[in-house]
Amino acid sequence: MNFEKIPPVPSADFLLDLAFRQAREQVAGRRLSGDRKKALLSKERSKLDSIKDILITRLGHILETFPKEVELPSFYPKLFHLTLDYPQFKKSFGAVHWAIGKVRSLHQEYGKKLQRAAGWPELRDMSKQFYGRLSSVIKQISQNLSYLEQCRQIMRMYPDIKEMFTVCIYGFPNVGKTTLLNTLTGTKAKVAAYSFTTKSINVGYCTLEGIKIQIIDVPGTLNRPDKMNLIEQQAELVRTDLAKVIVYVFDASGESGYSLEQQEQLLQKITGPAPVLTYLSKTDITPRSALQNFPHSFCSYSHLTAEIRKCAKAKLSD
Ligand SMILES: Nc1nc2c(ncn2[C@@H]2O[C@H](COP(=O)(O)OP(=O)(O)O)[C@@H](O)[C@H]2O)c(=O)[nH]1
Ligand SMILES: [Mg+2]
Repeated sequence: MNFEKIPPVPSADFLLDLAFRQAREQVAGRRLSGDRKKALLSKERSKLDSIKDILITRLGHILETFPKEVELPSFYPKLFHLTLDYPQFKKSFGAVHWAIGKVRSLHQEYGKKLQRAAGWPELRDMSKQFYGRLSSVIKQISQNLSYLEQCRQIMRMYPDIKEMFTVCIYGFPNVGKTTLLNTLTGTKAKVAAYSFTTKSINVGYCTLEGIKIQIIDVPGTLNRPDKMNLIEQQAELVRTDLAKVIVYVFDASGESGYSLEQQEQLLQKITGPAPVLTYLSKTDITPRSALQNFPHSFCSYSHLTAEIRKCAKAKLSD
């Protein structure tokens, strides 16, 4: 799902301006001929219809363009709960639905009233009443529209994740997670010599012996479960909800600024059903003597890819 494609949510003022302006423009050139009362009625009626159509189309468009939860991989609804004020989000959709219904019923009510109007002053007053009541309906959902726009801005930052065998690359900031993702997948996610380069979640794909694998590089995770920021919480969600294998990147050199003890502690904290593979990074700048102290289970690059392949094969034959 590509959340970047959700179009902006218009404000209440924008919607009203648009609807009134376009309706005015549509009847502007129309000449009144024949029975004057009938002609005036038809002109007002056309305005009423246009305004209703424009508002309903635009409001309906909002409902259609936000992704439907049921059609999304189960990871996303969880991400909604994590990153949005979920009750407010649902309430805002409800408000848009309500407004559509209200525009429809007002249009019906005033259509009849126009029909019954005795002459121009009454026709004009009825139209004015209709515009006033319509404006107040749309203004009532003003906050809901702006909240949906806020949600859209947040959703634009969501990673594009598919439902397939997924590997999560995990570890402290600066240990070499993005470098590993790039090596595995041939992508060019940003790597830098300072912490927290990964401000959002990087996703890449690779095929190991015919098995397509999704690899997710999550932002540097700090060892402080009670004080996680939003990005770190997303990282945790990827690890706990999506990952079929976790690759823990362990910086052998300590160049990242995290000691071997700290990295060991975080590794011990990873729990859950997904197997954990530990990849030893920065071995090229680590003295040979130091490398010998790491357990044999810690993987080199070729060992790592072989292990990922093994897990993917086992999972697919389940
Ligand atoms: N020498 C060496 N440097 C590495 C290695 N892996 C990553 N780096 C460097 O470590 C820094 C942080 O890497 P990055 O992949 O952005 O770490 P992340 O924050 O865990 O994603 C960058 O300057 C990388 O070039 C490695 O295996 N060897
Ligand atoms: Mg990174």
